Amino acid sequence: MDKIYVKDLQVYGFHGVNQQEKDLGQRFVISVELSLNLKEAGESDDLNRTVNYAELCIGIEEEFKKEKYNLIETAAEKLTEFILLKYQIIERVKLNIKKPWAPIGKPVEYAAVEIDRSWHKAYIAIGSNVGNKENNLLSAISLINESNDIKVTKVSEFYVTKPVGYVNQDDFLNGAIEVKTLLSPKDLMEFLLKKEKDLKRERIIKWGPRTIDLDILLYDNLVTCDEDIIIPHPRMEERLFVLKPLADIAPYAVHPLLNKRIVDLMNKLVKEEE
Ligand code: PH2
Ligand code: MG
Ligand code: MG
Repeated sequence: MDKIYVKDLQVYGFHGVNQQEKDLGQRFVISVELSLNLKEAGESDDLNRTVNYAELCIGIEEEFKKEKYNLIETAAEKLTEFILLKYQIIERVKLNIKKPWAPIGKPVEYAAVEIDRSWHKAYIAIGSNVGNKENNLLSAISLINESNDIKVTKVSEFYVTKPVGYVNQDDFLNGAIEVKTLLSPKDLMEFLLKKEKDLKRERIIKWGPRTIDLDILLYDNLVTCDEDIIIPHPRMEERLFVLKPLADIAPYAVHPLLNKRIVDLMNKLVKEEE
């Protein structure tokens, strides 16, 4: 991927654990490495198709001075988020904050943090079999889209499906969405759990099966070993109610463990079920 660099931008700021640092401030030194496609800008010679680094520096300085944080870690998180949200063309930001005048009481050149943040592409299964199912799916999608850190980029058709597993319940309405997100898999899962709760709270049916179910299917090409967040979703390849909507929006996406395309997994399953 192409890069834009800004190296050692000096910014006066007020971040630090010590009160004195918040009161008096000190000079910080910020470097960024932006990953983005520069070909269009290079071919058109058009500033609007790239990131104006002069404007970026002004934005970084403004954002950096807005608040007083204890940690340069926090200042770094806020800055990478600011940059990725402001410039949609940027896919990834590596950002380094040095504190050459940190009150350490020892002769060091500087203390610094460096973080690396980027947009990720994830696919999420959505399902409902209680209440107004279509409304539930649509509400979930708009709730998800309200957050800055996650944008819904594709929505599948919705399909009426027979319950799999516990068959003694109402038919489901199932779909799938593609999102672009800054959240880690764990944060994305927690975010989705919270949205499930928000939706259930509005339509309380104590004994009801599920107003809304939101499951992460794929996250980039990631394969996790973590038992709390299993990605790709286990058994997704056995479920037509997952593969059919997913094939609407990502037919050629590759399941990173099975090394097969979604459309091929779906066709295989359809044949087996015939
Ligand atoms: N979800 C389940 C169990 N069974 N069956 C259908 N048809 N659709 C679902 O979304 C579904 C299911 C557990 O999440
Ligand atoms: Mg589920
Ligand atoms: Mg679930």
